[in-house]
Amino acid sequence: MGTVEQTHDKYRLVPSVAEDVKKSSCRAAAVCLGVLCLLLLTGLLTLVGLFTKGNSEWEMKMFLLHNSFNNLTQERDQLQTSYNNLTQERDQLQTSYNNLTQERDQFQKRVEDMAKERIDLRKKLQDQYNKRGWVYFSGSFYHVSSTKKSWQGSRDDCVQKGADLVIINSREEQEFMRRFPKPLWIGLTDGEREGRWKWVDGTLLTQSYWILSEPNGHMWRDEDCAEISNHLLNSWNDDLCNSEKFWICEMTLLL
Ligand SMILES: [Ca+2]
Ligand SMILES: [Ca+2]
Ligand SMILES: [Ca+2]
Repeated sequence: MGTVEQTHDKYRLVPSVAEDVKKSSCRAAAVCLGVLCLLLLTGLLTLVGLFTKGNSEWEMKMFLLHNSFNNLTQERDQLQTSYNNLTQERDQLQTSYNNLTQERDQFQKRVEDMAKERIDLRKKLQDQYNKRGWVYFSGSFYHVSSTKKSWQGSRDDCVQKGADLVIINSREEQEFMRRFPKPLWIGLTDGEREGRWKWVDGTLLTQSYWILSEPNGHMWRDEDCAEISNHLLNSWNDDLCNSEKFWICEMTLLL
């Protein structure tokens, strides 16, 4: 009996070890499987992480590129607007320039026409004054009297004609006086103050053409009025203002 039991136990013992072995194997396999799953999960998470990280960088790059594109588009539109405005301003300036050029040409033509009209008018005036005994020289008309008067009477006659006794402003004008062969009162006097010679327009004498030793009115006679007494360059003499002489009027015209 005991053997049988032992046998039974033995038999019972054999399945028990096998079961233990089987259980151990299953446990080991489970552990291995668990570890494997854990490794797979870790790998998967790592891959997901890498993918997510790469995706974020790509999205960031795309965002920056998109922004740059938008900025460039905006700048291009602004430049296009500026270009259009500048083109418009250039066209307006060109139009203004063309108008000004046209006005300048018209103005220039008008100036030329006026210059011709001025020459014609001067010729007509010269003809008219020549008929009345006036002579034209360098912007002025001159008239020599045919009668004699005192210096003041002579001046009054000139003023009545719209002129005055001649004022000699230049050497050329003095040279011009030499063509008149007789003594003539001119518009020069020191009646206000002895020795302070003034022209009839109030200007002081600067350039003079006195005869040598003239003026001598301060010596023994009160000679306060000037005449051209000969045809030489230095031809001036002072004389008594009441002396009656021929005279020469000058009328300055802006021609
Ligand atoms: Ca003059
Ligand atoms: Ca004097
Ligand atoms: Ca004198």
